[in-house]
Amino acid sequence: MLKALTDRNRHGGYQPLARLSLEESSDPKNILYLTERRRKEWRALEPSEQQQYIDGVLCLMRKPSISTTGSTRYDDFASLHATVGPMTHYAASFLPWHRYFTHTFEKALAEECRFSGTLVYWDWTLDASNFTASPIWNSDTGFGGNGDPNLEPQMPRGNCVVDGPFANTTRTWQSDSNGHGFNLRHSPHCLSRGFLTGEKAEQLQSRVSPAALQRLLGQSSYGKLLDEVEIQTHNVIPQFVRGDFYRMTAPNDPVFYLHHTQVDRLWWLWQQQDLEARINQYEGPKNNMRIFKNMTQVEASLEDIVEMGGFADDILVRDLMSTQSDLLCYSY
Ligand SMILES: [Cu+2]
Repeated sequence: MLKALTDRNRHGGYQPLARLSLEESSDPKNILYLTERRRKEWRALEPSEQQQYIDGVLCLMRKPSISTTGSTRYDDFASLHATVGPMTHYAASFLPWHRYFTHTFEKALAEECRFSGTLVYWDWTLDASNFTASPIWNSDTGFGGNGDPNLEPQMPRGNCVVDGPFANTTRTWQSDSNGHGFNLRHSPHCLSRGFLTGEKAEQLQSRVSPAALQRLLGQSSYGKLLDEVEIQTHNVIPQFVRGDFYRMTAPNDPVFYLHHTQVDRLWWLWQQQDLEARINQYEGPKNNMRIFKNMTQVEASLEDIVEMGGFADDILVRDLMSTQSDLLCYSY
């Protein structure tokens, strides 16, 4: 615990909290920030930690939305991703925006559901030989598996998930877009997946092989990394899982958060290789190149504002470059 406090101070963070001893602080929120926050791979968690994480997510699914009556707090994140998120895909802000988005989700878990752990990642490179066999889909120790093809689909290329902790849970929002435009519909439906199989699935798997990841981490600039991360690597998972995941309402699928924590980790790993230079390296198009394809591209800047649609304060890209800041304070 003392070590964690020292680390926080070195990062310049949490001065008011750092002065509190654990005895003085009865607020569990404060204790959270005083403990070491290292994000782990799903398989590295103890079964009890996995359960706590799942319980936290289920808790948000039971809480009412803070924006739309009749939907849940969990749903808020899918609508946020489909309304504000499209600006940040196929753009430089893809990485910092999702870093802040997942952080906002983690904060909701902690503050609204008393979750005391951290976000967790799914290192899909461990499953590059067979995505379908990943323990992430386990019905007892994971997030449930593929949709049931015998049921009437409630969305294209997706069937209701009928096993695991999120079986037959309802999602309020559905988007027809997968990053090339804005679209959001009120359309209550079951959590849906439709795993891709055959040769196409094998092609996707080859894009997250250890060799592919080596190439990704070997990129020499943020701009090149961005293309590798978002298009070559990140897109693999929605294209494989399909259903809810393959839409701008992808946070409907709880595995979205483990996927994006892994994407964030890849950026972090890339930064760690030359931290001094890369902690402020940021470049690329400011706006979504596929939505605004006829517009002259504006170059992104560290001073660009990162918006969270009122669910969290607007901040600057600059504030999201390091994970070891007052705001974020985590590592992998
Ligand atoms: Cu996204």
